[in-house]
Amino acid sequence: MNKKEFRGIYPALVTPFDANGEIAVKPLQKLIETNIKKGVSGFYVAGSTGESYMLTMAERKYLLEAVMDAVDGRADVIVHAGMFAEKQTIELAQHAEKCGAAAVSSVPPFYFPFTMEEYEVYYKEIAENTGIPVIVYNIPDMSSVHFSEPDMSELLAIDGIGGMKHTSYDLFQLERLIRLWPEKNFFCGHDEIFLSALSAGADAGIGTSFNFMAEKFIELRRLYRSNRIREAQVLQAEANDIISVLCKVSVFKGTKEILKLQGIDCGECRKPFLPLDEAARQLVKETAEKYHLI
Ligand code: MN9
Repeated sequence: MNKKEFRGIYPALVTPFDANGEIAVKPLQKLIETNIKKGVSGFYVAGSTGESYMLTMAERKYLLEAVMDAVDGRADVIVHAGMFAEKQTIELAQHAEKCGAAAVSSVPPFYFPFTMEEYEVYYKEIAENTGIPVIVYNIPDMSSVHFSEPDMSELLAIDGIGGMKHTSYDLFQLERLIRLWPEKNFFCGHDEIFLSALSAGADAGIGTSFNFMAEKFIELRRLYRSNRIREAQVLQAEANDIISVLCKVSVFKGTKEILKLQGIDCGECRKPFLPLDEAARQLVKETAEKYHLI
């Protein structure tokens, strides 16, 4: 298995839509270009932030191809291939490998309560059918799939599983798993606890807010690695002032609003999401101004 190590900051790309609700490639290219200039390590495509479950199979493939084109080998591309049917997940994972993605990832199958054995077979079969590392996407609040530490350990033990994206506030579990699996890749999936995740042993993050403030997190990680913890805390606190507002108005919609203010119009989130109301837009704008994001 490819033992590639992933380190640093990976924006969980928003999926830009045009006025008709179709995937818009121009803002996507601009978003990628801006972030590569800032020094991100790579991108996470079609995750929660990318509204993956609101995209068709054809759109998922089209989106990745557009991303690969824009990135042009300058950064890692990790693709979320999770789908409702395993057959479709594998199809997307194989497409990702063919396109040159560095890794593929998946939320566990949800809606139906599956057994641990069923989750294991799911991840094993993705790994067996692709030659790139598979990253388990642990997101209990959204998937309603709660893996215990031993459960997660069983998944990490599968050949071909390259690590996990931990979108959970359970730092104890994260620290234990990193200790048990030092050769695997662990991504912090909640931007607001990035510094805490670094101190739990993680060295990479995949996040929504990295779309518009990757530079803050790149600097935070640099400060942490130079033992300048107090300064890193100041940056995390500043980022969290912004993230708190986003959580209040809706993280993905708020992120697209800030990107628009930064000159990268990614449109609205797809229905059933509805546009932000005027008061929310105003709050996002004031916050973006206050923290010099625009
Ligand atoms: O990709 C994101 N998680 C989700 C990671 O979208 C569920 C995070 O960046 C969060 O949006 C962020 C706010 O909770 O940490």
